[in-house]
Formats: sequence, structure tokens, C-alpha cells
Amino acid sequence: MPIIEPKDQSLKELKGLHLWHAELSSCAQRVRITLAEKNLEWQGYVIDIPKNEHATPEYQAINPKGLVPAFVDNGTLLIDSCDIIDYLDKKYPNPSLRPEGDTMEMQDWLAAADKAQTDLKLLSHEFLFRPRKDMSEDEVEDFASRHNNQVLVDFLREWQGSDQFPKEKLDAAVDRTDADFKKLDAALADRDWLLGNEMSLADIAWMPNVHRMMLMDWPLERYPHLCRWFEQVKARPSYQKALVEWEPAGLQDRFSRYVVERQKETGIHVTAFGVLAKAAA
Ligand SMILES: N[C@@H](CCC(=O)N[C@@H](CS)C(=O)NCC(=O)O)C(=O)O
Repeated sequence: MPIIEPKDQSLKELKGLHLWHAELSSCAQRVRITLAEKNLEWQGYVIDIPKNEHATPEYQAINPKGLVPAFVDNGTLLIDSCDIIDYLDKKYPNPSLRPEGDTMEMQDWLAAADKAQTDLKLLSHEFLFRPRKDMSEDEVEDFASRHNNQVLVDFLREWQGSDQFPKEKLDAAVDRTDADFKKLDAALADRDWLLGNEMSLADIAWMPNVHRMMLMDWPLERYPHLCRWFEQVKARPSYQKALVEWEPAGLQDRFSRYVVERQKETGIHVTAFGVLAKAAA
């Protein structure tokens, strides 16, 4: 359900477009790209996830799930990135980011991107964000006492309490992501964009996921059509402005150094899991 009743009633007084987001959040990236494609002006509020700013009562009164993004359009509150971009395209249809007529296929791509979030989060925390792991037990328990979303709390406890997620979880997440990328690749075999000759919300929904896997050195060459698509994505000003330029300076180099060093020191790399390991054997 995209539009929700805000607990923080002051949101109803807001004029214009307002986005609560995080620099690296894939869900926020989708919304920023859509806003950029539509050339819309917006007011932003950065929520620092590593500093647990999404656990404050103030933020949870904005997004009751305590997740980013949250979006307000002239007093109307929306959460869930795929719902927000769908809303934006209907409310501000110029330029349109959906095919004419039947949009069922587009909705299916959006739903699949939304579903992929759990795996993207697990893989990102395993293969990119481990160096961020510096919370004491007290800090974890403080987060647990303040955040209402039990799924987030359980995830943080598991991540902070281990040097590696269980292999079977990583294998399964790699397998599902590979299956998604194969589906994208097949859809792109005879077209420039997922739904035809024009970029649509379906493409925007998947841009952050492919970008994220690229950062962890995922072997994208397994999907030649997806690689061609990703080159087009990179050439898009909205991708640069709304995704790349929000990354802290030097981040891509830091990630790629970490990925190489971890593989050298421990053998841990995304290609050591699931179908990627079988393919490399
Ligand atoms: N279905 C939601 C998922 C939102 C979500 O998972 N947001 C992530 C960032 S992409 C988040 O806030 N994570 C905080 C955390 O994991 O602690 C959407 O698409 O907006």
C-alpha cells in the first residue's frame, strides 16, 4: 500500500516533494533516479543508516517500518520505493516512464525488484559492508530496544554476531540473484530496455541491483545482454546524478580493494558461493 497515514501529522503540512533517503540505499537510488528522469525539484533529508538514524522515534513516526526511503508529496506520505516510483510516474507523467497500454509486465518487474531486496541486503552486508562492522554488544542492544522492526533487529544481531553468514544462506541468495539476472538477460536479448525501445520504471527498479552486484565484483559477463543494457544505464545522466554522485568520494575503489584483499586473505568472494562457485569450478 503506497500511501499511508502519517503518525507524524506535521508531514501533512509539507509543501512540495520531500525524500528521506540514504546515500547508498538501493531503494532510495530508485526514487532519486526517477526524480532525476522527471527533472523534479525535491527536498532531501539524509538518514545515516550505519549511525542507526533510522532507529529514532522521529524517523519511525515518518516510516513506520523504519526503512528508507520515505516520500511526501504535498502532505501525502508514501513508503516502499517501487510504489513511490509508480506513484511519481502517474502523478508527473511527463516524460512517461511506462509503456502504453498494458503495464502488467512492468508491475511484475517492480515486484521482482522489491522481492530481491532481502538477498541484495544479505549479499551487500557479507561482501561489501563487513568493514563497517564496529558495533559493541551494547550498541546492538540499544538498536534492538529502539527499533520497532524485528526483521531489522534480527538481521543486525546475526550480522554483528558472526564473521560470515551461514554458507547455505549465501548460496541461496547468490542462486536467486543469478536467476533474476538471467531473466533480465533473456528479456533484453532482443530489445534495448526491459519493456522495449524506451527506458521505463522496470529498468529503473533494477539499476541499483546490478550496480550493487558490480561493486562486489559479481561476474556480470555471465549475462551479455544485461551488460550491454548496463552500459546504456551508465550513459544515462540520471544514473550519474542520482546514484553515482551520491556515493562518497573513493567508495568504489575502497570496495574493490576490500573485495580483492578479502579474497586473497580468506578465499571469501561472491564467486565462491552457489551457482557462481559451480560455474567457476
Ligand atoms: N520495500 C522497501 C524496502 C526498504 C529497505 O529495505 N530499505 C533499506 C535500504 S535500501 C533500509 O532502510 N535498510 C535499513 C537496515 O537494513 O537497517 C522499499 O523498496 O523501499
